[in-house]
Amino acid sequence: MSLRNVIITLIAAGTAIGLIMFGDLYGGREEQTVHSQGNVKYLIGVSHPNLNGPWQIQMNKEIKKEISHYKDTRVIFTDAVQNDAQQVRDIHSLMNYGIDLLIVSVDNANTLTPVISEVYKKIPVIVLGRGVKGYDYTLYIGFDNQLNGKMAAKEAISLLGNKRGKIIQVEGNKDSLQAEERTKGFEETIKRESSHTIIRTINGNWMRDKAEDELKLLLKSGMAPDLIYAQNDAMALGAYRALQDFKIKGVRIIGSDGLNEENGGLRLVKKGTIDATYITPTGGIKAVQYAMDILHKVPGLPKKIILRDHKVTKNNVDTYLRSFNNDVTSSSKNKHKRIKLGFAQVGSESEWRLANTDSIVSAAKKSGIDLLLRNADYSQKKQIDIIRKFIKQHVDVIAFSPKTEEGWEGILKEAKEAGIPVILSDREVDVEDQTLWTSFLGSDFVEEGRRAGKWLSSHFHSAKPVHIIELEGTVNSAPAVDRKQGFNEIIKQNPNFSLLHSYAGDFTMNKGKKLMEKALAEYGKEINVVYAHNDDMALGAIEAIEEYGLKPGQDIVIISIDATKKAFNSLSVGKMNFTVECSPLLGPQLMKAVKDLENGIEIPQRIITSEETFDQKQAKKMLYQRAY
Ligand code: GYE
Repeated sequence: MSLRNVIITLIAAGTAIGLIMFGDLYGGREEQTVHSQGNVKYLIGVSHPNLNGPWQIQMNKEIKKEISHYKDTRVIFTDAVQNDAQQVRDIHSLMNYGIDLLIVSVDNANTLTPVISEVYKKIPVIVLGRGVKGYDYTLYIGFDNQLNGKMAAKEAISLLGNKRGKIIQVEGNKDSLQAEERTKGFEETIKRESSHTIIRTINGNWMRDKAEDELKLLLKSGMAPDLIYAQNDAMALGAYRALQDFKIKGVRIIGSDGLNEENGGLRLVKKGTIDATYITPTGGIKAVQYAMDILHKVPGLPKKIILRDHKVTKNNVDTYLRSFNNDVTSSSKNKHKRIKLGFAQVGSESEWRLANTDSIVSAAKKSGIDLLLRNADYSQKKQIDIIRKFIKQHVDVIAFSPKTEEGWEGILKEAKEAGIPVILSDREVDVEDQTLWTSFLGSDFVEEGRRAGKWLSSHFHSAKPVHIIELEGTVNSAPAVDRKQGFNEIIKQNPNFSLLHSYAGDFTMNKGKKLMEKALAEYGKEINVVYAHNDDMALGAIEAIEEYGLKPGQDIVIISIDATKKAFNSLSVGKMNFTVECSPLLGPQLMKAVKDLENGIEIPQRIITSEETFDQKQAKKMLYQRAY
């Protein structure tokens, strides 16, 4: 019998002995869920960095509770007890048990990223809560830690008022991306938006006692903070205890996690121990739900799920306590009423957009959702009018693809006042109040730009200068702004690369051709590369290059984004060199989000789609499989 079957048998037989034995071998602590007998189809491994922290314990509870709904699945937990090397060993041992999928919560991204990349080559990996570097995983579920730090800074500024405050920051594990990003968000916002000073940053390693001890040393040295920002509630409580020890009163304290348990953030705010906390969902339940979708090979799953965190202060803590204590699950409004979704499509400017519209229409039909889809013909004013009409029609949910990032506060406030949630599809908006929209569903455009730049760097090795023309998408649109940023981030690292000129396009083939004609007239054979923000403009550029008498894909390298079928045709015949996928097939995920919303289930703040890249060889092989 294989080791995997031994494990499954031991679990099914309800004995923990076998696993504790294994646990002894590896030094970590392990436990397993015991279910009734039954045919076990899947074995999931869950690797925790440390099951001492309250947030991690909550995550574990959620995973256990959710996994109990799946009778054909078993799960093995490991706890590295805050030892990074041990967590690597734990992951190896889980692999030796023959697990089908790994859920891993990461503290030290530097130590864990390599082993997770290795595992990802063999089985699906869900990274939960705290991130790893790069994209070597199937799905990341967490929240926006930089935004968490930014929100804490804004609360600190509000609590300190006009006086120049002295702040002590208590960080989590110094090697964790989560701590790094929270610190970045907090420090940048304090510096940019206030005259307060962060007089010291100490490391509490997520633990209450360590935070207490470190802070006592500072207070003993005579340091007198006006506010303490701790990156979790456990360390915030440690700070409180240190202040109490020195009989120091009036210092404001901000934490994060917002758990509803003894010494959890909700209770600490209720008691007035700390001034604010942020409910940061652990993602344990979603991790199990998506794990089962992955194991059942459900198509179109996202790459990243960013959960929304919520600020809790004395003004709203009772609301959250009531909702937790009533254990309100999903308060579905009316299960039988068909949902009405208003979608303000930005236009029909590209092949990508046509495929996007098709995906939304077909997914709505399959989901039994009444779709009102109106086309704004690439006019922001029309889009706003269409959304205003949806509000008058009392649709249940509004979704739209904002043409540009600016100018949406007004209409979004109208939707919010009407109590209609808004989902951003494929493009984001730039508004101060993040509660004006419920969720963003789309791609990581900055990463798309980086991928284009990275391929270019791998393609050009010689020290010869490489002159680049950039055909940008619509000015101030999220894809154009971010793809430019990501691409520049990479090419500026190579002294041989130079950007001859960037032309503002609008994602259309016609504009791509006209801009390329202009570039050829100005630079001619000096041009070595064209970087187009989408395939349609790249295809227009290819026509212009051929009419100019040069060979696209040979005389001039063509790289682009979207990965449409027409681009695959050009790649296959050597007229294009590389394209980065940006999936338009958002319909199924959009309808899932709409249904969850209507069933009272909180949907993630950001749902980032999973995408690949394609060179000529790959495109030739996959041409006939392209869905769009
Ligand atoms: O790349 C382009 C479309 O918003 C991601 O808009 C979308 C972009 C896409 O016109 O082809």
